Amino acid sequence: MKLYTYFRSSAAFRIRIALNLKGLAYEPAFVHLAKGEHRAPAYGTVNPQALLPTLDDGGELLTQSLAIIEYLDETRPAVPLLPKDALGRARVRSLSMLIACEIHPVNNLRVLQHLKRVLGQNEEQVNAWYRHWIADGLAKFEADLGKAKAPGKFCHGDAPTLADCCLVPQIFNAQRYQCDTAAYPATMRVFAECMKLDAFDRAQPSRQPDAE
Ligand SMILES: N[C@@H](CCC(=O)N[C@@H](CS)C(=O)NCC(=O)O)C(=O)O
Repeated sequence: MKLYTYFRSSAAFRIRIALNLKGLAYEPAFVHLAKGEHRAPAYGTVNPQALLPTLDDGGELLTQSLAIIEYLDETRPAVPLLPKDALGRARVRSLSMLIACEIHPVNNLRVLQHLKRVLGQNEEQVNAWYRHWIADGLAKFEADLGKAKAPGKFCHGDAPTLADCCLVPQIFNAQRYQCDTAAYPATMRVFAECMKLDAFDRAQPSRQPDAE
């Protein structure tokens, strides 16, 4: 498999974690987001959405991180990332979507660039925007974790799931923007548990060959 990735892409980070958890080897193909390489025509033929990640599985090009992880889970079911029961799957998907569909999109690169370049916001204002949406989303994540009937070590139970693949990159982003995470003790406990695992550690931005 080939993964189109960038060290700071949190959506690609989700896939790196999932591949590592499942013990699947992959070849990285680096696309420099900050230089806009994802908008180049060459990458457009790989991913018409002009987003990272893309996973090439034997010539099949897969896009959207949640869809990719679910595909991996269906085609390589060893080390499952979704629970066996429908209620469990709904909960894991809900926590995953809180991050991937509610928090991440408003703080994406092109949104921040639009705030800066088109709407004329300065760096301080853009950072305030970023921190606002992190705080809003993580407070909701914390509240949702708190309502678990049987809290485990990870987001759902005692083994990592899709939700942990989404949470950890989001916390890295929060820390990069110096967001205060002290108000989310349950969330940060799960984060710390994840980071004890080599699969998460090896996937983090600073461990990537393209890290700057
Ligand atoms: N919903 C997409 C989000 C993908 C995404 O936004 N990726 C970011 C990097 S983390 C990106 O390519 N951003 C480019 C841009 O905003 O121009 C997914 O889960 O794969």
